[in-house]
Amino acid sequence: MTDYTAEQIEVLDDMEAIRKRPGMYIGGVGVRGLHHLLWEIVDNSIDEALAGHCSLIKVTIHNDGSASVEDNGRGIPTEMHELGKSALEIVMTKLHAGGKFDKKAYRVSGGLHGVGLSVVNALSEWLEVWVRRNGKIFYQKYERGKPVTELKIVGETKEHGTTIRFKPDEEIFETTEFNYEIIAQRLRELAYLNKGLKIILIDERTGKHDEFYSEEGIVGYVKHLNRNKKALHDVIYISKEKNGLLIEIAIQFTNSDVENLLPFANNIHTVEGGTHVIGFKAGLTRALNEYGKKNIKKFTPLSGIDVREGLTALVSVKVPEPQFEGQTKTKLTNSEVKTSVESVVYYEMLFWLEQHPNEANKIIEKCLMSKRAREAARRARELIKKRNEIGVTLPGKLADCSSKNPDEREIFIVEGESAGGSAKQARDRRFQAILPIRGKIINVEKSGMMKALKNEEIKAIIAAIGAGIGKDFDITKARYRRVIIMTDADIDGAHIRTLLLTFFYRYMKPLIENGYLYIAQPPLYRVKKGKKTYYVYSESELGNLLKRIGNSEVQRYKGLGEMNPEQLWETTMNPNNRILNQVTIEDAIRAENLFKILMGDDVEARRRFILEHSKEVKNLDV
Ligand code: 0RA
Repeated sequence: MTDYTAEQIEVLDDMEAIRKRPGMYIGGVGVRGLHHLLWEIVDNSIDEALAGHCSLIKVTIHNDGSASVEDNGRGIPTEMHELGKSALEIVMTKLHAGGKFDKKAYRVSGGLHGVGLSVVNALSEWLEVWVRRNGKIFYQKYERGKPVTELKIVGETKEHGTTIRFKPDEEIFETTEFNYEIIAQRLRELAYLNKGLKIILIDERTGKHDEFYSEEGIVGYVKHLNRNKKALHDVIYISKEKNGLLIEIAIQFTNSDVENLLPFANNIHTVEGGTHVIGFKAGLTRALNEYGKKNIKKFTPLSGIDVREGLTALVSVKVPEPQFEGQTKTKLTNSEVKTSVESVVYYEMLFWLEQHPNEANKIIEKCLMSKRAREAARRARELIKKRNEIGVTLPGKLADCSSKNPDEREIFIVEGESAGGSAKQARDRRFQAILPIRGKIINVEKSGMMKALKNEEIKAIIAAIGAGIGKDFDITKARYRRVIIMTDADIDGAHIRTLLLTFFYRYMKPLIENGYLYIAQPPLYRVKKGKKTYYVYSESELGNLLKRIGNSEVQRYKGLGEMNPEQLWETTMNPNNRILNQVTIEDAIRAENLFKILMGDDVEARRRFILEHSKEVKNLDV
């Protein structure tokens, strides 16, 4: 090992180049980059599965911080190659050498991940590889990319396959701790995308393990995604080869109002979409319009948005030479893919519809309903716009303020008639308006804009604020500078607050973006000590106060209604004393998520949420 040949110098160059600029090859040296090492190997095993040579992949996270991937594929070739080196050593030590030995049709490796096993090797403190091939077990070990043993035969076997075990280099990575959930999530996805492939995951650190396998492939995935929704028909499955492209699609319409479209290219989740997505949407819309025109009475043309409301679909394409672009390199840009996918989806979908007229009717009916709801929402928006232009009749329940200066006007939206009454007496009528609403305000998530706009409480809020709604919302027309939600500090109050926040987030977002929306914070306790009265706004504050002043009379406020108007003014409404929490978009998004859990179709998530939060509901905060 004294004289280097030209070849050896080059090999050293590759390994050193990778170690010098790891980010260039794996995107970064954080958690994502770390797991990238694992995906690199798994993708190679998946390629073996795609080529029909592998049915089992086993991933193990070991106690010593290393990970291993074992498969029953063909095994990395071990034959001697140029200059007395084995093919295996070249694959392990030269950039982009994998493809040299095998023209694979739809390689995943070489796609998004696809930087090659040599990158994993270069960035590992050590790496061991076992190859079962031609009746023998071959073994070699490397350290930071360089072989430290010969390729040797260590046993005999009838099996075939590859095992690679590696320890990420702490000199390179910010963190070298593998995350079970990240790995499980991706392996589950891969099992669905590659039907019949069994993937085992074992975590020796915790004893946790999972087995992923799907007989039905992407059809099973769509069923899984729709498990809590009401489906209109059995999953439609399309599988076709066209112009050298493998196209596999699973489609199911549901009566929910969300679109869930999951696109993959060469097993990579193309979050940013691309030509396969554009082709799919175009083909689907065209097929439904074609079928509707021919077979449905009183049919009117559907837009893509109408068609896809309530649709769950998984679109998986395998492209020989995929091109990815975008922020996270997850947008497929091969232009030939669009036309192929569009024509396959159009013909296959039309054919399916013609074979299933009952289901087809249900689907078209759903699309027409989505269309009617969309048009009605637009008309409602226009109506509100027109009303605003003419000058609205303010809701009867509103006690408006007298000031004409929009910068000082504020409105309290108060839950319940009695609290509303107190607030009307308590307020400074010059600049404070009160709008009482009843407890049961509508669930905007489930009912959509149409029904929401028929709800009396919602109508009153829109009219009082006077700035329109949705696309036509105009913040400069807002009749108040502060919109303050004032609800009880209990679970019902929190619930109504969540409903209101969701409504404002969905239909008056600029109100939040411009900092117009607030939440009033009424006190939780009144503490009396002799002649002195304290108002306390949180549990921790109560603890501190009682420590300070000792034994005293503590009254818990269950609702705004328990306060007399003077107390309400002093504690919650008087600008000099009150606590107002300005609502941020993050608050609103959190409310919306909470909302989906509380109201949505996902029964399991709701059950989990209630179990997890049942201890803290006493004092649920936004
Ligand atoms: C190069 C060529 C062939 C297979 C592989 C690499 C291969 C790599 C990995 C990594 C993990 N498991 C793997 N399995 C196979 C083709 C081999 C042939 O043509 O016999």
